[in-house]
Amino acid sequence: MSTSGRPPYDDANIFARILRGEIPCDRVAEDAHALAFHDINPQAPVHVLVIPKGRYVSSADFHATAPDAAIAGFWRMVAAVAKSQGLEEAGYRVLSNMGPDAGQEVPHFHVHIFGGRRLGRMIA
Ligand code: IU
Repeated sequence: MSTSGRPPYDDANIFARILRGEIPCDRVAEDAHALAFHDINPQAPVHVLVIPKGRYVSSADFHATAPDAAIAGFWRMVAAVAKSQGLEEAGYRVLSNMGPDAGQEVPHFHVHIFGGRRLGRMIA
């Protein structure tokens, strides 16, 4: 934790670099609040990541500190992406890994959207 009580944010993490345009991504949607792109190692026929455009390490960090408009915009994009990927009727899964026990690999808050097939039961 930093002195502010928030976990320190690593500006060199891969999603920060994608947001700065230093590394390309296979973009699905983008607006003022968030960016959605196809996961580089898909675990389902549809596997999209949605990330906020801010310096947030985890879900807790994002939801505790982001402006309300950013939080609303982020979740609107999650729903819009699921719809644009054709997942609304059959359904889909939204998942976020937070911290080491959950195996979070990239320390920039993100949610996974999985769909396009019948998903297995959750999890551990
Ligand atoms: P996790 O929730 O932090 O474990 O997920 C990170 C995801 O980011 C994982 O599914 C990777 O395949 C994905 N990813 C990516 O899409 N592009 C990259 O350059 C890297 C990871 I590194």
